[in-house]
Amino acid sequence: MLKETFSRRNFIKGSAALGSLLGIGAAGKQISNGLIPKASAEAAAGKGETFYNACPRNCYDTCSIETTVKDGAITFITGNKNNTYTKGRLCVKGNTYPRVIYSPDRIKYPMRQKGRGTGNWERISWDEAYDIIAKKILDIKKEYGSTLPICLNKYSGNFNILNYASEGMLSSIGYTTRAQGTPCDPAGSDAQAFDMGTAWNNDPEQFLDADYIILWGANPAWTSAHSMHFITEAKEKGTKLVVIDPLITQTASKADEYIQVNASTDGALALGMIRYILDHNLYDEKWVSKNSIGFEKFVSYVKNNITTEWAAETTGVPKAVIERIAREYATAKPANIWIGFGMQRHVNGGAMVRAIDALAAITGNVGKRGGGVNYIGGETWAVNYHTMSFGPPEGTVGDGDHYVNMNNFGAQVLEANDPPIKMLWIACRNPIAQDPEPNVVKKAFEKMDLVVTCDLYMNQTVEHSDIVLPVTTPFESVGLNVSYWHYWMNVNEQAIKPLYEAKSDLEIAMGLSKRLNELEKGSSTFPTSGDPHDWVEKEFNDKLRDMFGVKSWKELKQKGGTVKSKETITVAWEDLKFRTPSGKYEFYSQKAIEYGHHPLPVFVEKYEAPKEYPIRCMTPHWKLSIHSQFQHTDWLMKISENPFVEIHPDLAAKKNIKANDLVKVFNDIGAMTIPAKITKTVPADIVVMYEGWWKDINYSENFTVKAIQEDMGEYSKGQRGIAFHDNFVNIERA
Ligand SMILES: Nc1nc2c(c(=O)[nH]1)N[C@H]1C(S)=C(S)[C@@H](COP(=O)(O)OP(=O)(O)OC[C@H]3O[C@@H](n4cnc5c(=O)[nH]c(N)nc54)[C@H](O)[C@@H]3O)O[C@H]1N2
Ligand SMILES: Nc1nc2c(c(=O)[nH]1)N[C@H]1C(S)=C(S)[C@@H](COP(=O)(O)OP(=O)(O)OC[C@H]3O[C@@H](n4cnc5c(=O)[nH]c(N)nc54)[C@H](O)[C@@H]3O)O[C@H]1N2
Ligand SMILES: [Mo]
Repeated sequence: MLKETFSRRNFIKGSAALGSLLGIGAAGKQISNGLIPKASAEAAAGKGETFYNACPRNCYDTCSIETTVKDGAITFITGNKNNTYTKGRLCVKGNTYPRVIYSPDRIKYPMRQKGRGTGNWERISWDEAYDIIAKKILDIKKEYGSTLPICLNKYSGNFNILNYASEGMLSSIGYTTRAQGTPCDPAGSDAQAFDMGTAWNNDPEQFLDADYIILWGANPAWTSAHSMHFITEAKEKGTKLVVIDPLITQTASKADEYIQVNASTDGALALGMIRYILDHNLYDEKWVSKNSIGFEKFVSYVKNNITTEWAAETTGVPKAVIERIAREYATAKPANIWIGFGMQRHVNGGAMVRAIDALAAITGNVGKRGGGVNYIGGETWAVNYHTMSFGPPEGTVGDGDHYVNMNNFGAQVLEANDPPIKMLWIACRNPIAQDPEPNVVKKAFEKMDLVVTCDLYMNQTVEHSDIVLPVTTPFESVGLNVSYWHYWMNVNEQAIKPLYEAKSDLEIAMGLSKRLNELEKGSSTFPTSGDPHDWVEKEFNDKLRDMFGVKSWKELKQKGGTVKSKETITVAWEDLKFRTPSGKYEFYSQKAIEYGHHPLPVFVEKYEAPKEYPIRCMTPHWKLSIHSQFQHTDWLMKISENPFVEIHPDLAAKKNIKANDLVKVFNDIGAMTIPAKITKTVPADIVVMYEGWWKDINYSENFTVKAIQEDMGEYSKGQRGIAFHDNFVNIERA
C-alpha cells in the first residue's frame, strides 16, 4: 500500500538554480521591489487606465472584471459594475488576482527537467523548446505512421475561447488521442438530456422571481458566490430557501430549512415527494398531458414501488418533512430547484437527477421564469471555435481522433495500445492532483517519451513533465468568455504585457506550428502568426450577434466590457419545445434505453460501502481555491494554511481522535495523514477532505479516490464521470 504522509516538502528540492528560475531569490526580490503593486487609495479611486477582464476559471460565476493599470502594472482590480450578475464585486479568490499575477512562484521561462520528478530543471529558450517538441512529433509520426500516439489532456484551467488553440494545434498535425469528457457534470447532463434533450438552466438572476427555492446538493456560498446575492435577496423578500445536503454547508447555514439527506439517496427523496404530490392531486395535469410523454408509465412505477415511508427510511428524512416540503414545493409558483454538480458525483447520480427533474416537470415548473430545474446551460457558447477550425494536413491517413476518458485518464492511457500513447500535451489541467488514483496517472506518465505541460506555476503534473512552457494570466492576453450558468458575455483585454517569457496558449500553438513547418513543410495547418485580437473577432457569428446584440469584440469593449443575451433564452424551455426525439418532456426515454439505462426516472441503489472501509469520504470543492488554482497566493495561504479532515465528534470519540490530532485516512489504494477538525457539520458516517492542493504539502484528496464511474455521461459528454463522493475509507489516529 502506498503511504503518503502529511509533510511540508521541500517543493523545490534544493535546486538553487530553479529558485531563481521561479523568481525566488534575487529575481524574486526584484519583482517584489519593483512590480508588486499596492491597492492604494489612489488606484482604488480609479486613477490609471482601465481595462476589462474576464475571470476564465471553471466557475459558474465567470466574472467581469475592471482592472486599473498604472505605469504598466496592475494597481487595482474590482468587479465590473456594468454586469448585473458580477455587480461590481469579485469573490475572495478574484480579489487576490494581483497576487496571482505577480506571484514570485510564476514559471518564468521554458524549462527542461533532467529526469522526471528530480527537480533538476534547466532554463531553455522558446526556440529550443519548440525544436525539441516539433522533432518529437515528427519522429513519432515517422515511427508510427500517424500522430495518434500524441495525446492531449486539456480542460478548464482557463475557459477563454482562444485557449481552444490547444485543441486546434493538435488537430492541425493529424489525428491524435484526446482526453474526452468532463469531470464536472456528465451524469446530470445525460439525465437532463434524456428528459429534455439537453441541460439548460434559467438565468440565475431569476432566483428573485422564485416563490420557493431548493438548493439540492449545491453549495453556491462557496462555489458560486455571486448567485448568493440573488438567493439572499429573494429570501429577504419572503421566498423560502430549502437546502438538501448530507453536509451542513455554508449555504445550508443560510437556509430557512436544512434537510440532511443520506448521501446518494436523493432519488428516493424526490420520488417520495412525487408519490405524495400524485396522491394529493397536487401535480399539474394540464402541463403533463400537453408537454410530456410516458407520464402514465411513470405514475404506475411510482404507485407500485414508492411510498413516503420507504423514502423516509432510505433517505433518513422524516416522513412528515418529506410530505410537507412536497406540498410546499408543489403549491409555490414558481418553485425553483438548483441541482449542484456535487450531488451527482455518485454511481446513481444520473438516476437521481432524472427523479428531481420529474418532480419539477409534474408540478409544471419547467419552462417558467423564476422556476426550472436548473443544473447547467450552454446556450450562449455559440462561438465559432475558430481556433479549432484547421483540419489535419493533406494526406493524413486514418479515420479520426482516438479518445480516452479524461476522468480515468491514467488507466486508459496505459491501456491504449493501438497505437500506444508516447507523448502528452497538457494544458489547463493538473491530472496528477485532480484525477482519481493519482498513482495510476503517474504510471501513465512513466510510459511517455515526452511530457509537455503548459502552466503558470509548478504543480504535481509539471513536476512529472519533461518540458514546462510558461503561460500568461488572463490579464496578459486577450479573449472572450461566456458562462455555463449566467447569460453574460465578457471581453478580456490585455491589461499588461506578458510577464517574463510567458506566452498564451494561442501564441504557443502558432510558435510550434511555425517550427513544425520549418522542419517539415505542411506538417501543421495551424497559422504560424497572427494578432490575437483578430482571432477573437473571428469568434463572432450571426447567432452570437443576434443573441448579444454586439457585432464585434470592439463593440463589446465599448459597451462596458460585458453584455447580456436576449431575454428569450434566459428562461429555459419557455416555448416548451423540448429537444428530445418526441419534442416533449420524456418521463419515458427511448434514448435512455439505447444507453443502457431504465427508460423511467427510477430509484437506483447507492454504492455499497466495503466492510473494511465503512466511512464515506467526501471531497467537495473548497471555498478558497478553484481546484488546484489560487494556491500560490500568499493572501489565501495565510488564511488556509493546510488541509484537514472533518470528523463528527461521535466518530472522533470512537476513534480516540481529538482536534488537530494527525489522522491517517486510508483504504486499499492509498493513505494520507492530516490534521483533524472536529465538527458537527458532517454526519458521523462521513468524513470530508476538500478538493485542491496546498502549496508545499504532499496532499491530494484523490490519494484514496478510486476511479469508480458514475452511471451516466456517454450520451451528452462522450464519457462517464467519476463518482468522487462514493469513496470509502477508514481512519485512525496517526
Ligand atoms: N470556490 C470554488 N468554486 C468552484 C469550484 C472550486 O473548486 N472552488 N469549482 C467549480 C467547478 S469546476 C464545479 S464542477 C462546481 C461544483 O459546484 P457544486 O456542485 O456547488 O460543488 P461541490 O462541492 O462539488 O458539491 C456541492 C455539494 O454537493 C453535496 N453532495 C454530495 N453528495 C451529495 C448527495 O448525495 N446528495 C446531496 N443532496 N448532496 C450531495 C456536497 O456535500 C456539497 O456540499 O463549482 C465551481 N465553482
Ligand atoms: N476528489 C475530487 N476530485 C475532483 C473533483 C471532486 O469534486 N473531488 N472535482 C473534479 C472537477 S469537477 C474538476 S472541474 C477538476 C478540475 O481539475 P483541473 O482541470 O486540473 O483544474 P484546475 O486546477 O482549475 O486547472 C488546472 C491547471 O490549469 C492551469 N492554467 C490556468 N490558466 C491556464 C492557461 O491559460 N493555460 C494553461 N495552459 N494552463 C492554465 C492552472 O495553473 C492549473 O495548474 O477536478 C476534478 N477532481
Ligand atoms: Mo468541475
